[in-house]
Amino acid sequence: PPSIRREDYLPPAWLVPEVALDFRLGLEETRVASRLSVRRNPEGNGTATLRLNGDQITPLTLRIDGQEVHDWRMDGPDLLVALPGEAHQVEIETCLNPGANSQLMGLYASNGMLCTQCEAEGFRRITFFPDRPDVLSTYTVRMRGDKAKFPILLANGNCTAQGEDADGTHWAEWHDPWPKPSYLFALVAGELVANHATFTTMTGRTVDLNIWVRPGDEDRTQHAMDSLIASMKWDEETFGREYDLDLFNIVAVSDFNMGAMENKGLNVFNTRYVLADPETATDADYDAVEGVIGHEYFHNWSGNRVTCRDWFQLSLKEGFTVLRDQLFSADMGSEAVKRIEDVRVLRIAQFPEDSGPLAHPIRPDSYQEISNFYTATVYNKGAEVIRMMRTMAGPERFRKGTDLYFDRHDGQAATCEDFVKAIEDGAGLDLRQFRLWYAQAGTPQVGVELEHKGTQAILRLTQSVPATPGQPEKQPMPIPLRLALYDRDRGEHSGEKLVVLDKDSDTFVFDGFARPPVLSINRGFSAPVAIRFPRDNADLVFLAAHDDDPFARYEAMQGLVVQHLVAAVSGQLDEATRAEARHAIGEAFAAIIADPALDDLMRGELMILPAETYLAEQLAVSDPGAIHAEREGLKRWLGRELAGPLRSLHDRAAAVAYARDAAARGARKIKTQALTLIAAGDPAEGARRAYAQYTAADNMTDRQGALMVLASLDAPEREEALADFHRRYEGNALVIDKWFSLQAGSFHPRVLEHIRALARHPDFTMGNPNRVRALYMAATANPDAFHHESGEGYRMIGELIRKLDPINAQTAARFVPALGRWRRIEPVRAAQMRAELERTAAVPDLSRDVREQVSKSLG
Ligand code: B3K
Ligand code: ZN
Repeated sequence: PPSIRREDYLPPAWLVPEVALDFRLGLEETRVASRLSVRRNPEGNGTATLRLNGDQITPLTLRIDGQEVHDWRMDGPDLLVALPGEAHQVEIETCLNPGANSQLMGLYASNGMLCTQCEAEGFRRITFFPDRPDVLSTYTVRMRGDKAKFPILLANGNCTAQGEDADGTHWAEWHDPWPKPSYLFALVAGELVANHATFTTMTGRTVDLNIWVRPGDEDRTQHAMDSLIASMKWDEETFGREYDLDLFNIVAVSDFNMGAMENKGLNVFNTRYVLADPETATDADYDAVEGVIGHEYFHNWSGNRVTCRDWFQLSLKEGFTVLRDQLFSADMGSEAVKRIEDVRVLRIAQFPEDSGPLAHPIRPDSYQEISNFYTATVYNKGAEVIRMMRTMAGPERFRKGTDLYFDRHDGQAATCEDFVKAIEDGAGLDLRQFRLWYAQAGTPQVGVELEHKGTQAILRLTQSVPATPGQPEKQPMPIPLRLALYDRDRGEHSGEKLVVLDKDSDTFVFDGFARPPVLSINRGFSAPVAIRFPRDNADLVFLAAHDDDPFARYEAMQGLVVQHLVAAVSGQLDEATRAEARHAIGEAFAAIIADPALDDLMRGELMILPAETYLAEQLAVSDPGAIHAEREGLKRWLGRELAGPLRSLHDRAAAVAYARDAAARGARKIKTQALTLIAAGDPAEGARRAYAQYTAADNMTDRQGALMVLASLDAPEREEALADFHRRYEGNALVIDKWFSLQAGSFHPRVLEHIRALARHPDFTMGNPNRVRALYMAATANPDAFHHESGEGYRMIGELIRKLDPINAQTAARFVPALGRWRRIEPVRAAQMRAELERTAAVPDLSRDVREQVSKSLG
C-alpha cells in the first residue's frame, strides 16, 4: 500500500462551501442523497477534475447542475468527474447497509440504533466527498425514518424543522451554522432518553444540554452531566472559551472503536465514558468519564473551531486537547495525583512506542493508514510537548499564546507550525530549536552527574535522542528541567530552578553548599525524557520522604524500586546487595504507610510499583518472565515484611464509609493496594480479607478490587466470587467487561486456559470492541498470559488479529504493537513473536490497518 507523505500536501482543487444531505433511514438499507455546492479553490492547482473520495460505496446517480451525467469514472474507490466552470451543484445518491457495517466506521447499527463515526476517513463510507479536513462546509441534514424504530433523530447543530407523515415515518431537519470538515459530521437515530440540563455561558446565553442513552440507563448519567457542566465552566475560566451553539448533545453507544468523538454539537461516546454509578463504576471509571467528557468538549475549540489542515497535524488538536483535559482533571481533583497518573500512562504506553519499530514523531512524516496514528505519541507525548512550552512561558504568558492561536486561526484548518508560531508570538518565547520536538521521534535520554567541590554543586547534563526508524541521526533539543538542590541536614532547598538543556552536554554551577546536596531533577516531570542518574539508595530514600514536589517524591520511590529490580533481573545482584536494597525499599514503604502528612490518594500513588513494561524499557533486551518473577518476589517480600502495618492500613481503610470525596476515595484506593500486598505475602490471609471485602462491598471500587486480588489466587473463594459477580451483573455489558478483564489479567497459574474458555463463553463476541478489548487487551498486558514461555499467548493474539481483521480492522491493528516488541525480548520468545507476525503477514487480504503495523514491525 502506498505511503501518504506530509511533504506532498497540496491545497484542495475544489471547495465545498455547502452540503445538503438527505437520509432515508433503515437498519438494513439507508439511502443517502447529497447535494454539494462546489467551487474552484483559487489556491488550488486549477484542475477541472473534482475528486470525491469513496470507500465501499457506489454512486446510484450523479447529477451536475440538475442534469444526470454519465462521464464520471472511478479511480479505485474515488469518483472523478470533470467540471467545466467555476461553481457547480453536484448531486449523488448512495445506498448503504448499516446493519452489515462491522467496521464501525461511517453509518452503522448499534443495539437497534443508527449512528455514525467519521474521523478520520469514515464520511467517505456514507457518500462521495472530498473527505479531507481542510475542506470546510456548512451542513444541512434531513432525515426520515420509521417513528417507532427511530423516535429520536439527531444531527449536528440545531433542529430547524420536524414533522411526521401518515405512513408511520417522521423526519427532522438539522442545520449547523459552523463550517466544518466532514470528519465532524454526525447523525444518530434510535430509541433514546435524555438527561437534560441547561448551562448559562459567560455572556449569558442559555445552552440546552442532553445526554442521550438507551431507556433504563438514564440513572447512570448524572456524573457525565456534572462533568460536562464543569468542563464548560472550566474552559471559560481557564482558556476564555465559550460554547457556540444553543444545544449540546452527547449520545452513548455500546459499539464503538474508541473512547468518544467530538462531532460538532453531537458528541458520540462509548457507553464506558458516560455511564457511572457507585454500584457499577469504580473511582477510576468516574475519573475516566470526567476526563473524556472534558476532552471531547474542549475539542469544540481545539479541533472544531480550529481544525487540522491534514492528518499529519493530528497532534495540533489531540496533543493540545489532551493537555487541556489533563489540566481540567487536575483542577477538579488532586493536581499531584493527576500528574503522576499521566506520567505513568506515558511511560507504559508511549515510551515503548517511541523505542520500537512503530516510533514516529508527534507530527508524523508519512502513513499508510491514518487510523494507526491515533497513538500515545500523537496524544500523550503531544500533550507533554505543549506542556513544556507552558512550563517555559508560565501559565499567564502561555494563555496569551493560546488566545492568539484561537484568535488568529478561528475557522481555519491549521498546522502544528501555526500553533507553535502563535505561542511564540503570544507568549514571547523563542521556539526555533524547540520545533525539533515535532520532528524527531524517540525519548531523549538525559545523563546526570553531580559533583561537589568547595561550596559548589556542579551539575553536568548530557542528552542523546535515540535513532528511530527513518531517523538515524538526531539533533539536540531544548529540554526544560525543573530542579532543586536539597540540604541533606535541614531537609530543605533554597528554591526551585528551571534549566534548559539545549546542547549535547552542558554544565550548571550552583553555589552555597557546604556539604554535597541531594538533587531533585525533572520535578513535575517537566520534560518527557528518561533520566539516567545512578544514585545511592540513601538519596532516593531521602527524596521519597522529604521532597516537596509530590511528583519528585513518587519518582524517588519509583527510582528506588526500578534500580533494584533492573539490577536483579540483570543478574548483577549478590545477596547482600539485594538485602540492602529490599531493606531501603521496605523502610521507604513503611514511612509512606505511616506518614500522617500524606493524604490517602497520594499514599496510594507512592505505593504503586513500577509497571513491568516500564522496567523492560530500562533494558535493551529483556526477559519478561524474569521481570515478572522479580517484581512478584518483591511484592511477596513487602507483604511479609510489612504484614502488620499493611493489615492495619487495610482495617483502617475498610472502616471508611462510601462517599465520593477525596478522603473516602483515597481510603478505597489504599484498601485494595494493601490487600494486594497482603495477598502476595500470605495468600490465605489475602483470600480471607479479599472475600470479606468482596461481600461487604457497597460500591464497585471495593468489589472489583477484591475480585482482582481473588482472581489471582488459587483459592475456593475465587470461583465463588467470580460466579456471584457474573450473576449479579448479568446483562450489564460494562460490568461484564470487567468480569472478562479481571480473569484475563490475573496471575492465576491456569490463566491461559481461562482465557481460552472465556473466548468460548456465550457472553463473548467479536462484534463488540469493548468486549474484545476487555478479554484480549487484558491478556496482552498480562505477562503471565502474553509472555507465557510456551508461546501460547503470542499465538492467541496472532489468531485474534487474523480473525478480527475482516470484522474490525481498526481494533485488530491495535493488537499488533505488542507483538512488534520482539526485538527487545529474549531470543526464544522473540522468535515466537516474530513467527506470529509472519503468519499474519502471509494472509492475502489483510486490511491496510493491520498490513501497515505488521510490515513495520517486521521490517
Ligand atoms: N478524535 C477522536 C478520535 C477518532 C479516532 C478515529 N480513528 C476522539 C478524540 O480524540 O477525542
Ligand atoms: Zn481528542
